[in-house]
Amino acid sequence: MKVAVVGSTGMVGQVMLKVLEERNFPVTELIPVASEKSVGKKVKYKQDEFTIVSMKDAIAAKPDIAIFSAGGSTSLEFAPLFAEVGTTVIDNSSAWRMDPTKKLVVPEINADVLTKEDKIIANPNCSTIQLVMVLGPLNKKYDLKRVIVSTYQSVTGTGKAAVDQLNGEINGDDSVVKVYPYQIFKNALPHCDVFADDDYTKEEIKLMKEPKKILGDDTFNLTATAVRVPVQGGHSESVNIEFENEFDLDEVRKILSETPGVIVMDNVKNNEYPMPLYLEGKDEVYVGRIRRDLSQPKTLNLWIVADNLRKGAATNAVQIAEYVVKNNLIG
Ligand code: 11C
Repeated sequence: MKVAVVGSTGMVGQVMLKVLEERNFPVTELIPVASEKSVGKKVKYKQDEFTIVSMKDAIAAKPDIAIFSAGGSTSLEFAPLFAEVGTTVIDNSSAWRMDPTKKLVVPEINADVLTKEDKIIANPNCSTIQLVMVLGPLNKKYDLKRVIVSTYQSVTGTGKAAVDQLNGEINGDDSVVKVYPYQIFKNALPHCDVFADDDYTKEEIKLMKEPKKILGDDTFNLTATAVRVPVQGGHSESVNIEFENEFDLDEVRKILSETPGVIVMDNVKNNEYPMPLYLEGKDEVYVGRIRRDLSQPKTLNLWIVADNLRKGAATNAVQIAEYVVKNNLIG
């Protein structure tokens, strides 16, 4: 496979290269792409170094697959140009996610929607991916009625400058560039991405819309509050789920334990529950604190943690690539 990685010098792009390598994706030719100022520089992949090329040269090379993580406007402009030369694009930006002509895919949940005609495939938002990994199997069994999610999101979701801000603040460096409107160290900002007209942030709107598309079900209600916290290892989510049907707690645990890509870590007697500090670098979605909501029937509380750069971005994109290759959906 000729594989282009667009945005190969960014935080997600770097993890994409690592995940392609770790999963031994059948790369015969790697084409790293980045902004003009990085063209000619090198990136490492396996034992070798590869020269970063321009978008124009990458399109001319007609890769089989291009994995994009370079921002929405780059995806809007260039993904169709790759698609025109026959490349299957897997796009990690928000550009195409809610486009009704594009599929939004979490492989364990809805890879079966993909066909050979899908030349631009959207990778969901990180906080959506870990949420639907848990909602999907529970919806099948008990039928979702209403979901309330509150997130505790890692600064890695914002990018390298945000990691630098947090580390600068930890080290007492006053000269550090602030990407957030406030200090993030010792703080919690109820503000991920920009505010929209309705006073929700764009992150919250993604969380409220994307799960319905992925699950192919708009019969349930979902509301979200997204909060940035001084954490680097992954995103955490407190989720309250009301079902149409009654559930059994042991059965919920069994369903989740048997869901590929989900790990139940739930033994409060031993203080065992998922935490981002310990789950950085993992590809699975971890769920714990599974318990009944005592305030109303048919309602569950739980806690979900995943590495947002892995399953929330790079791993999910590479899994989509693996699926399209395995099922002969490219070319
Ligand atoms: C965050 N979820 O943590 C965002 C980052 O639409 O892919 C990813 C944004 C996106 O801020």
